[in-house]
Amino acid sequence: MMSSPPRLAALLWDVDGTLAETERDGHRVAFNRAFEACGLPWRWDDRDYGPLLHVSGGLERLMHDMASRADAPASVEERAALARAIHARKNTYYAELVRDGAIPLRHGVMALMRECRERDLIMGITTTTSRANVDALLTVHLGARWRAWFAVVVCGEDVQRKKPDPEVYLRAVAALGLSPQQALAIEDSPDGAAAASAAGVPVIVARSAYFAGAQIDGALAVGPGLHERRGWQPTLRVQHDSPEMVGLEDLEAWWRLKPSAARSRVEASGAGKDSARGQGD
Ligand code: XBP
Ligand code: MG
Repeated sequence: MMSSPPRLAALLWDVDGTLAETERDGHRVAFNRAFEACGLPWRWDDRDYGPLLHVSGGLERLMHDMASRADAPASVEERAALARAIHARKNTYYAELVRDGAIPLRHGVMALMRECRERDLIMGITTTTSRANVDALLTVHLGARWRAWFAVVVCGEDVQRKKPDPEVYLRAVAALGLSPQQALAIEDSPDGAAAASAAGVPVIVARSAYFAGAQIDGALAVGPGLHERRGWQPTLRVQHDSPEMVGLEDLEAWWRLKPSAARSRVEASGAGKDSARGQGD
């Protein structure tokens, strides 16, 4: 008797940059409001913020940036206390921005989530940001019962080490009782892809604004977004004039390419190699 091929068992969603352009339109803007509210002249414009994203975690990013500012407190303790105060304010402003409708979901995200629910595919959240920030974003977009959409939600406060460390992914698959290979992650950044890969979770990357040209290693597929079939590597069938989105069938097809065969396909096809100029590099 022939055994049926293994099926994808769970889709794990990154949050910042993947569900929405939260970094560009949310965290960065909210940090700037917090700097201002704290009477500080510091501002992060688009050009400054992209490179800072190589530091995972808003608080850690701020501490990193303060270390090179002449007008930041000299002692590490004072810097840490100021960073915590700014970061807390940032999160308040972030939640306000979300509630004011300033941060829409990226195109194609809702359609794919709905498809997963229709097809009973388990979904999870695997993010560096806090549960409060996830709650703010998903309450606005999925409603107060958003938690029921996901079988597991692993956030920044649930891990010892943030991405690119694999911990968030290892915790998610363990909580689901799956092996890493049974799941598929959707990420937007090199560090996110690295975290999933290091956990053994196959990953696709829908590049976000700051990583449009970044080198991405170890992904099964890399493309411009879930709304757009053009521009993905490996390529997707595109019908002329058709605005089709990336769907679950596409994800399953990529997932079946796992693990190393797919990686070499992406690398051989040049995806992610086209530019090493990524702002997050
Ligand atoms: C990306 C991050 C986060 C956000 C800010 O997370 O690095 O730190 O920049 O959130 P993701 P906090 O894994 O979802 O891409 O200020 O809460 O850290
Ligand atoms: Mg991300």
